[in-house]
Amino acid sequence: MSSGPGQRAKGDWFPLVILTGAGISKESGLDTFRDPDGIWKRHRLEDVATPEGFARNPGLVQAFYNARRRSLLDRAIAPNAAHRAIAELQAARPGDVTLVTQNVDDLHERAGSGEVWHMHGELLRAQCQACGHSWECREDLGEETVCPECGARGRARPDVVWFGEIPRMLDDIYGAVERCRGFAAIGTSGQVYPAAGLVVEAVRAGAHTVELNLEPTDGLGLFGEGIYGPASEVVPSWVAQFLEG
Ligand code: BJW
Repeated sequence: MSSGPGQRAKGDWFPLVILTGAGISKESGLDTFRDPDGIWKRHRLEDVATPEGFARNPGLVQAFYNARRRSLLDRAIAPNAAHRAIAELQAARPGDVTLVTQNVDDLHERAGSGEVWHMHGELLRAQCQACGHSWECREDLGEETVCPECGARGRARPDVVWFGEIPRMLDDIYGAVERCRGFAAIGTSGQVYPAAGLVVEAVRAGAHTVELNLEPTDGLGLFGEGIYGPASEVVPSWVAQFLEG
């Protein structure tokens, strides 16, 4: 289903900024946060996704992220057609498509996207609270984890952005949005700031904007256009218009 003023000539969308959220990875087998079967229905975000929650009960938070890291590394988890379509678009328009994701999974990279800006960090990285060093990590984190840089024991945390922490690459992201002519939000509920406010900046920059989601979000009115359905279906057909001819 599509709503809104219809499509502009395909060149008018570039440079394009694509912002993705948990919905793009749902059909790959990863849970979203706020859907009826979402992560926040089973865990209190105050307990597992804030620095205060980590300070209160690091074991609980490590167990939450260790389980999600193991799920992500499960052989059944793989990128879907939406991740692949975005990678194809990036390859077809080198330098013209900035991919910003709120997701901490690595499915965009596995689909072939060369450059992915992870504004909420990465599940497969750890960060040392003693020295700040960040490293690739596919193992469980806990009291025995040793920082490869400074040797501190039991000071590692998931290298993700919790509520109250500052998202990554914000200067680059705002710069790209200021320069863009097209902005697409894919599979995100638009509930979490500052990511949810990027569409406003894109509109201010004069960009054409579109929301691609399973269903209209509360932020629908901010977008020029809405395309609704499963990401694995609507994203490839939306991308196809730019690849044709
Ligand atoms: C499908 C589908 C299918 C399903 N196909 N679609 C105003 C301004 C600035 C900040 C704030 C503000 N008001 C409040 C704040 C603070 C706070 C915030 O936003 N709170 C809100 C709850 C109100 N924000 C912060 O604290 C942020 N930091 C910050 O603001 O720092 C201050 C600062 C900012 C700027 C400059 C200087 C200072 C940090 C936010 C960190 C968020 N962290 C998490 C956890 C990361 C680690 C982890 O994964 O565990 O990030 S929370 C969680 O939500 C995760 C996600 O990235 C994020 C967004 O969720 P997302 O991706 O939208 O998922 P869902 O589940 O909400 O939606 C999925 C959508 O997909 C749904 O619409 C479905 O319908 C759809 N869908 N199946 C297509 N098959």
